[in-house]
Amino acid sequence: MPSLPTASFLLLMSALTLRAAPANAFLRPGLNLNGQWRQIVDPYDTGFYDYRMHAYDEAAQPSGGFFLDQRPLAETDLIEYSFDASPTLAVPGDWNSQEERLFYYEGTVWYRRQFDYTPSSSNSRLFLCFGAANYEADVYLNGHKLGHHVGGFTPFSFEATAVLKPKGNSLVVRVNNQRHRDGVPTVMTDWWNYGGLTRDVRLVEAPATFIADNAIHLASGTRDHIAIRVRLDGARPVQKVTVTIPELSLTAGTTTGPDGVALLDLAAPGIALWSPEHPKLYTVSVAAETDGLTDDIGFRTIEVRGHEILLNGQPVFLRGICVHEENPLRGGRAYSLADASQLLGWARDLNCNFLRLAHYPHNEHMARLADKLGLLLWEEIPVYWAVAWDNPDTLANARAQLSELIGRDQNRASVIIWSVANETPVSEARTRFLRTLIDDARTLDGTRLVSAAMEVRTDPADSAHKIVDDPLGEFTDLQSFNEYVGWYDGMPEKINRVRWTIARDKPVIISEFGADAVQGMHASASTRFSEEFQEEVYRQTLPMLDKIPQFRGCTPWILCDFRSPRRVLPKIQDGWNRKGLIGENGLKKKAFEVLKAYYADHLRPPEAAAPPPPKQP
Ligand code: GCB
Repeated sequence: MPSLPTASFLLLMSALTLRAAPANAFLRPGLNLNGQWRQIVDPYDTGFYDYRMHAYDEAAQPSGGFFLDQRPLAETDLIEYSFDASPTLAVPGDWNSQEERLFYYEGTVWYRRQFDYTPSSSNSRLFLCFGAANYEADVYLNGHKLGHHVGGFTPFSFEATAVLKPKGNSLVVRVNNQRHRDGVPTVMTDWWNYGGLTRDVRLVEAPATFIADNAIHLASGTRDHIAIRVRLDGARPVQKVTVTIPELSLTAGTTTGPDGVALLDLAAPGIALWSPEHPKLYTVSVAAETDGLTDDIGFRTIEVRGHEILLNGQPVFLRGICVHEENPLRGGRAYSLADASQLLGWARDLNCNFLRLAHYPHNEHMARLADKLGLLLWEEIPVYWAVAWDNPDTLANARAQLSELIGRDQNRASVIIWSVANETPVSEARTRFLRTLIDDARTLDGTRLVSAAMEVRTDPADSAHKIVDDPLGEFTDLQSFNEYVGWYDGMPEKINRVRWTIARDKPVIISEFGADAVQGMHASASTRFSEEFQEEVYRQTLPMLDKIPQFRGCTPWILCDFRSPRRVLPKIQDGWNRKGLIGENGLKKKAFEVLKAYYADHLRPPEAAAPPPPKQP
């Protein structure tokens, strides 16, 4: 029975995972720590470094540092900060959109939250779990450092069992959103660098030995067998594990090995497959002797054969749209279920069955809601433009972000594609870097497609001849590329002259095209930034793409206008990238209707005959 990879998976996980954390952290019992947190804006990092630039938290006996909050003080001590007297910021939430003085701020903000918590059992293990903190976070509880995390868009947890008290805990987090040349992303992006504790924070209570990982999907090559991998963390790695799907009256059991790992195969005849038309989720329970998890999970297959993308064995056309994790009406990071409902609702209104969550992992609500609504997702890590390809730390950082994303969303049926990069310049070092990420994605999760948004080359002899031959395309499942003919590359009249040479015979997904338009600005179709110009680009581009024989979908750029410091044109951009089909006021532009009508014509799968189902093992 083909199943989930084990040896290579475990080897990679031990190389990538720095610490144990309970799976499904945000569904577990504990204490919600969202709310108003005290904040100190610290542009010189005075609370972190002394005047010789030595980090206080690296000293054997730290003498300063804001994390020492609540230490006993002598009357004569000189203390030059006070959380108690400081203002507050809402968590979750970026700081930029909460206070005008922080709009452009890139640096350190200290957060503090006090809480009481009595665990339900003296054996429990306690974890502080963060949905995300952009970009770096140092976490301290009661003056003890719990850990450091890099990467602004993925979840992380630190164990707090040894330092948590029933009363009067002081949780201090230093969040720093400075950009770094060697970071992921690097210093140059086209989105706002929102800083802060941008997602939920929770104290999680887990048993002494808990489920640290559970992967549940159809076994590869089948549509009626479920493969399950469970990994326990703690002093009792060997336990009986039972998996049940009550609605199907299915139960299977096994025992974990000394490494805490168990693999199960569950025959599931008659299981209804998940699809956009029928987003069926089953309640699945995984019970070990000391821990148990219940989740709603959909089962589907996704694969590529020739020019086709096959969902449950049937050709699918991806009617997509790109989206940033931003609520345009509020002008800040999206983080809540309500934000996710708004963005996914707009996408459904556009007749989409697919979204590209650009250019970094979005919050978990997006994938969970997409599961319920029947929307397919492309998820991505922020390896964007020109990161430091030769720096091993940059690669390690990107690999960690990818594994944290896959660990979080591996059971979401909606997610069909892991994307490892966007518009990266071709070089050997680049391709080596991205191949490592592609290999990781396949090892961590062999059940999804892997891609990257690549670039197009122009034939020096003919500017309308576009060539897609990035060597990376050999290693991805799709040929996905961004193209801007009619906006960065000529005027809209050029679009219908374009001809394509696409080197590889794989399904083509156009991961971006588009044009800027100010909502409500009306002029001729040749006036840049008018709604009519953008509409014309869409009108011309869609039939042009239809002529590409292996064209199997697109995600135009982008659902909503979004903030970008690169967009400085007064009265037109004012700090916003205007390529949205919806303006910052929530109103639709004319091009929205063009794409919506095009997708209405593509509601049925392509005419191509469905290939025979894969051989049963
Ligand atoms: C791109 C990038 C995207 C930008 C967009 C633009 O190619 O992938 O992040 O925002 O173009 O508007 O220029």
